[in-house]
Amino acid sequence: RDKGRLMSASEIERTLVRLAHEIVEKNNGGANLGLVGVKRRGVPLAERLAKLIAGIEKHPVDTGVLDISFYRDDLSTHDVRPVVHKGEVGFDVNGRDIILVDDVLYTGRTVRAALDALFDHGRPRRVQLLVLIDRGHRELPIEASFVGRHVPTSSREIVEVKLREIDGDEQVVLVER
Ligand code: 3GP
Ligand code: 5GP
Ligand code: MG
Repeated sequence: RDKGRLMSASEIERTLVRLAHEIVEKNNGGANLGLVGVKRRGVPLAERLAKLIAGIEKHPVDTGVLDISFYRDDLSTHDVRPVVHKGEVGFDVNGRDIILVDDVLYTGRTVRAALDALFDHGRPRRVQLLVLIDRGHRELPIEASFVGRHVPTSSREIVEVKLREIDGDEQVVLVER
């Protein structure tokens, strides 16, 4: 059941522009940055942010991918199991300032798995976390360094993030399952 729109396409765009500026501000211009998107919807977000930062700072920004599916049979909170799929990030993470990018932060279990996977690929100098939406309900001591929007939710609600690269549509909607 649709409970209303949280962000329009232009609000998503403006939020990403703000986040790109925050990243640059907190990372000395961002010359050592690498943005790593968590599949699926973290990936286009990381690519868009890298383009925005490159436009602001006039240097290219590396992007990579981590493939972690969050395995829940029924999307309930018990028996959650993030599964890391093998594969390369796409660039050498050693010594880099990495920003993990995901669409929604919920329990924090996916991020925990992402950190494990990242350190299997090397030893970054620093890792920060960026999410478009923080919907609360953490089950681990994990917080995002950069947040598009905080959205208090109930556990029965789902934040639908639609991105044009994946969904052919662009908006964030709150739905009740
Ligand atoms: P994503 O791969 O783009 O991140 O977690 C797998 C997919 O299921 C996610 O897509 C996400 O969009 C979608 N999803 C929607 N609601 C939920 C939820 O409450 N929990 C999880 N784990 N995924 C959800
Ligand atoms: P966590 O591991 O923090 O519980 O969940 C994070 C991952 O699950 C993210 O990759 C995110 O895609 C997905 N997720 C959890 N809750 C939601 C939600 O309400 N909406 C969407 N779109 N994804 C969610
Ligand atoms: Mg995600």
